[in-house]
Amino acid sequence: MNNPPDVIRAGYAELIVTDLEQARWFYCDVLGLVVTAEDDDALYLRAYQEYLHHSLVLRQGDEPALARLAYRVRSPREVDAAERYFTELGVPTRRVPEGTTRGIGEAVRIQDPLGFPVEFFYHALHTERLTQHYHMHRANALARIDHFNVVVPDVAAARDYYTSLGFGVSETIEDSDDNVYAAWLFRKQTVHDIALTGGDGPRLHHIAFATNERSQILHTCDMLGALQREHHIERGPGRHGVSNAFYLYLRDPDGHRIEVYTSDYYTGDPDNPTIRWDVHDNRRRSFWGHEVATSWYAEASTVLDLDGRPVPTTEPPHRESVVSVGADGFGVITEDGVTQGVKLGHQV
Ligand code: 4SX
Ligand code: FE2
Repeated sequence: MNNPPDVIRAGYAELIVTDLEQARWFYCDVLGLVVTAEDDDALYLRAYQEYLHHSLVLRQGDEPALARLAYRVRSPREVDAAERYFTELGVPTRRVPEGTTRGIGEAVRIQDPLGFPVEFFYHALHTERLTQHYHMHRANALARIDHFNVVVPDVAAARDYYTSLGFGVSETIEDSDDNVYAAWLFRKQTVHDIALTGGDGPRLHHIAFATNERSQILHTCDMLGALQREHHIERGPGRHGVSNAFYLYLRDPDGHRIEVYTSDYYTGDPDNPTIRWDVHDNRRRSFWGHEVATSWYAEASTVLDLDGRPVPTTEPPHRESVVSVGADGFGVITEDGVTQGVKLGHQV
């Protein structure tokens, strides 16, 4: 078997949005991403510390969807390695010439074994890094892309796929029967580049951007309140149990979920221990015990195959939203609208 490509980190994502001007309002005016370039049908955006051409592409389309997740690899040779590896693995694999995505060099695109459209690239146009252009920063300035989170019906199988690509597992949510409900995996030296959430999949759960300070996250909330656009806030702000990060989840005008994230921890040593959370530990998803919004478990974005067709989804065998306990000690209302009758600390 050929070696897998040497992935450095989550690089960029391309989302299909139905109204580019609404999307510009959300991503540029509210979140403060910077426009590197634009075409008639697309915006290429980056955060203040980023010097590559973009970390997010928004492309106009008829239905909201994820068009692509892209990982940056260590060298151009690793793009070739990706082509060899995924061809041998037997998944749809295409080499695309420079400029197929504006600003990105020659790349390899696959539909991965989990069903997601994934690209591996090295070359990208460099732009100005705006780290110290403080006069341009908004009070909620996003620093850089941090991670992708995807919904998959079989988290254990998806975790095994990503570990076979050389990703480390930083944290998991499990039960005493070894069911895995969620997993966090990394190449860069933080908690994750990709998280796996159990549910109907393949779907995109969210894309996360890092800020330097949590005050920036609070400012985003204040701004949305002031603009009477508070309905874009879905979950948080709060402190994650998993990852220890301070977080906020927003929904964009098409329903795509964006997380703003700060202050996770270093994972770069070779023996970095995996933290395993019990699915009944009420602090796992909110360290302060707040209940997770039902929509956060249930809703996610459709993903497209390499020809732009929606990928059908499969149901998971177990749902975390059904077995978990709300912060108040009452059951969480499940996707079926049924309240599970459980007491705090008791297993269902
Ligand atoms: O909800 S969790 O606290 O498990 C969580 C969700 C932790 C880190 C993340 O990035 C995330 O999206
Ligand atoms: Fe996240």
